[in-house]
Amino acid sequence: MNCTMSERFHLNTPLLESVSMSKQLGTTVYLKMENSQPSGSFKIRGIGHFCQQLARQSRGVVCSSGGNAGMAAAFVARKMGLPATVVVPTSTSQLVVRRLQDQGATVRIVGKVWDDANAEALRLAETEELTFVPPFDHPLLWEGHASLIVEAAASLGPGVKPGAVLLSVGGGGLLCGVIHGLKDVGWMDVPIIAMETVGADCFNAAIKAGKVVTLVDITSEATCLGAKTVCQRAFEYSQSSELTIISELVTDQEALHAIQMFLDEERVLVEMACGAALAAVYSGLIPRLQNQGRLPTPLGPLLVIVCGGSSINMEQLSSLKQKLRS
Ligand code: PLV
Repeated sequence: MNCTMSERFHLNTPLLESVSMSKQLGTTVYLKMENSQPSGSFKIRGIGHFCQQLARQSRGVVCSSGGNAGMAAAFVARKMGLPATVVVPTSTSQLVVRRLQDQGATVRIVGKVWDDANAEALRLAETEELTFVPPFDHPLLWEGHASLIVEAAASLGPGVKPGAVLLSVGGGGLLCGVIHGLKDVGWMDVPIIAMETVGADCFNAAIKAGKVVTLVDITSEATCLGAKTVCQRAFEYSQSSELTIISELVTDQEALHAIQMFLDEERVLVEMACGAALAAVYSGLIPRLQNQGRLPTPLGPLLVIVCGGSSINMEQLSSLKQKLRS
């Protein structure tokens, strides 16, 4: 084992002010650039912390993933000198499979959506005595993800508090981690705008149903948001009177438009999962929520979690444009 107890795997990412988004919304917009993490997304925060705590004596790790949790697990395992197996569904792009292999992971492709891959990963953990690394549903992941809010608070400096936090929801791990972080810095009263795409909307569906529900299928191109069931804790938070969580949906077309806008304006390419959050800015959702009285007017600074993602390159972008042309 070639790492020390205190080693951490994630970086302290930049907090950038977006001039163009600020102009569009009439409030300062700050981008927490999690796309610049070594694994390409915020996932490395939680997964790094999880593996430090639970995988030190392990024979190896196995992670079920839409892609980005796997990228984080593969990166962390390589640094810890452990073998990593990542189980992904067929909906995961070839691009990500190759990137996982480049990180040194053994990749298995099982089932149509993440839930199927997860069942296989759990089976492998059992039969091959590997440490199972969950992509979103574990308190250690949330504890790890919380650091991004603590960092953002330090970057903003004392006296600056966001008017709202904007993020994407897949299985709800990022949401739980951000709430953890908001508690840590005393920002529990800051509203959270929780974005999903239509067809990968398990959190929104749970809120509508008043209980955790399982989607029949994932039909969105934002496959990294494609867990059929949101984690119980995320749903519980949505019911809490101490928190304001606004759950909203965008179409795949809006998410795609957002990643193209973000590329043009900020010169950064992110995947559809992240586009879901960015679309809240570019599609006019924020002023709509203000008009409905669900967000205050004027709104304090908006903190956008740019969650990143590895499932994108120019070819993938072109093929998404083809597919989603309506
Ligand atoms: N992706 C998970 C779950 O997929 C994964 O295995 O990688 N933004 C990006 C770029 C992501 O990759 C994910 C999750 C999210 C946002 C949402 O995070 P969550 O799942 O913690 O809500 C099925």
